[in-house]
Amino acid sequence: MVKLVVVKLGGSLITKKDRPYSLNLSSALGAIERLKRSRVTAFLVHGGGSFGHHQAYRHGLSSRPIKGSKGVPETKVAMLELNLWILYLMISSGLRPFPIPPQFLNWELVDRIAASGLIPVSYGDVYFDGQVAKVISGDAIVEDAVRHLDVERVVFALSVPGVLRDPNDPDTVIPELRSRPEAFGPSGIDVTGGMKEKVEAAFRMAEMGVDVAFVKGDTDEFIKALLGLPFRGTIVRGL
Ligand code: IP8
Repeated sequence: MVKLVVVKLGGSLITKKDRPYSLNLSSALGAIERLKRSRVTAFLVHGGGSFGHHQAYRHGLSSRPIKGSKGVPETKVAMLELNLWILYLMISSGLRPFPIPPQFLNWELVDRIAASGLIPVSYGDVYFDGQVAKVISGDAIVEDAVRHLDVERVVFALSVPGVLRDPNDPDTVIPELRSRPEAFGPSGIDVTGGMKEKVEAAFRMAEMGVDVAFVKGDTDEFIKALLGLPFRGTIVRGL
């Protein structure tokens, strides 16, 4: 198995979350170009931002099973559209992505694709589990990847410089999280739980022995975090 860095490009980083269907071109490209410069062997997952979350929120969809199918096609198409943007930006930056919708994720395939020099790319989406459809967060895919692949570290690329004590003040970055913080700001239109869920997932992954970094994705701190060097941001250390 190939050693992988699992990277989550947060929806708030790659889109303008307050404006439906709007890509944040400069941040998305800033993060993707830095991923390229780091030269790590990656499995990339991206979030939904103002594409998937906008549609899911509009139709009342969440990580709970969906009754009927209202909003399912709209949300899936929104995610396909965002995924295409990310793939185009990766290609134009000289990376070689290989998209895998979460419905068709297969860990052996991800490992082989990464070993071949391509970058497997998946994303949060509406997922049909055989009985019901539900929104699956990119964070859940990242956590599953840690369970099934040979993961060196996980890096969450965010629009803010790490996990913040005060969500409105970027100067309140918590450099290392040793226990779950008690309070988080509201998750807004985020239908999959926002930062609170990410941190919970980080602690579960740390229990599987993997370091989890939270860093601003469109800065060089992202490159340091990808390489396992000291960086400005938040770390949850693997146990
Ligand atoms: O932004 C959510 O993915 P996330 C995907 O990683 C949808 O939580 C469809 C809202």
